[in-house]
Amino acid sequence: MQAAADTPVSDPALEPIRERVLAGERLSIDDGVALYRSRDIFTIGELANIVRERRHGRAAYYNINRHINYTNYCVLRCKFCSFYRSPDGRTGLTPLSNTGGYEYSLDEIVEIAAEAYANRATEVHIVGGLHPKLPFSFYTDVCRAIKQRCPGLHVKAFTAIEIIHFTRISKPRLSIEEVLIALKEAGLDSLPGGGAEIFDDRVHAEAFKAKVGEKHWFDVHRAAHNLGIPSNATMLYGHVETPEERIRHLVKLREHQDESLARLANSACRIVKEGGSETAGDSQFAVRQSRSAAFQCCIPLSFIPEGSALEHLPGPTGLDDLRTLAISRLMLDNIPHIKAFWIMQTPKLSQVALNWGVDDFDGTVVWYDITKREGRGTNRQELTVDQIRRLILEAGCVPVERDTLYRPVRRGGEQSSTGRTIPV
Ligand code: V47
Repeated sequence: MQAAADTPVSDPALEPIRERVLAGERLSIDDGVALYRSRDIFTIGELANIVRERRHGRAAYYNINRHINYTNYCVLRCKFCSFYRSPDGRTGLTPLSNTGGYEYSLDEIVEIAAEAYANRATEVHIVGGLHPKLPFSFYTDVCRAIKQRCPGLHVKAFTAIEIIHFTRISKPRLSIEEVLIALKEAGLDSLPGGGAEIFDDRVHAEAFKAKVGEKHWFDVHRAAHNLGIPSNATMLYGHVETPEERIRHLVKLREHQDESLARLANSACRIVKEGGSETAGDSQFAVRQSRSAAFQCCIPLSFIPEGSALEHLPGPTGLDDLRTLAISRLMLDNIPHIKAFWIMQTPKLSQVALNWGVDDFDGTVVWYDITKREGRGTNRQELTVDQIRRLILEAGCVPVERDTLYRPVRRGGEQSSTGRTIPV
């Protein structure tokens, strides 16, 4: 879907927005709401694609990863969630889905990570419920043991909600920063974007009342960025929130990213000055060495109602998915990547979205317990590299295997960008 700058839009309300996008200007909350109100889905997609191509050309990223959801026991009972099992057996879930609490042992987690590593994975993505009994040392042990067994594997683990939980269970009680430092020292490399849902008090009270709110979520990501730990951000859409609330959520992410990027630029300058050299190569090195970080990508997550206490809701339609991914690309002018998580948007719609603002497909996943779109039975949910590349190629994009930090991974016995030699 190549956008020609002089194509007339069929919804006149989008004309000023189109001009702003072409001029590279930031969109306002009103612009975002107008995009949601418009039925002109093709123009929205076309504009998002302009922004996507400006940043990434035709590249579409994927990674070889393994998601590990280490437990579904959770002290919370969020209405949108069908994953949690209450330690006391009481849930708001439908009877069919309210079966089978589980937790993996340390050895089981390390075994899964080692198997993934042997199968060429560059990342494990580890998140779970807020377990009532596991001590904080369990989580540092997980990071340490994975790094010992799989030194080149990137550990992306624990949502902001889990990090806050760790501050509460640690003895003596640790601050957010202390928890992150302990995890980083043990081997944590980055934070995933989960747990953000919708940053709004009304929605919070209606759908995930007991969960910590936006202040804590941002406190964790701010602390992570200050410590040089990169992270992602999510938005869970299609439940009880309005389009305006979605746009405000995106703008809050954008404002936070402005702050993180400003700190990143400052700390890079400081390092260059201290090093006394300002050649282009050295300043790139300084950015890599800098102790600050920022959001790498935003993942709009399509709500799956089945089995949750909000099962009566219809969930987003395909057009709502496409529109939301495209609008996220248009509103988030300072977050490099927009990911369609194919587990939630489906592989087919994620493929279409590659021409609607999305540049990242997530990865092979293999096993995913938090949500499942179709059918019951096993939670094995895997796409092979060949399947992902085929979807990307057919969308007219160029498949690029990336590591978690979006560096291209070169295979065929060559050195990868992480320094690890990766077998073919
Ligand atoms: O935090 C829970 C959401 C998130 C449902 O950082 C649901 O790269 C839809 O954050 N329907 C976990 N969504 C997943 C997540 C994620 C996924 C892929 C990549 C990355 C990344 C992060 O899933 C939870 C919650 O917001 N969720 N229940 C549901 N019924």
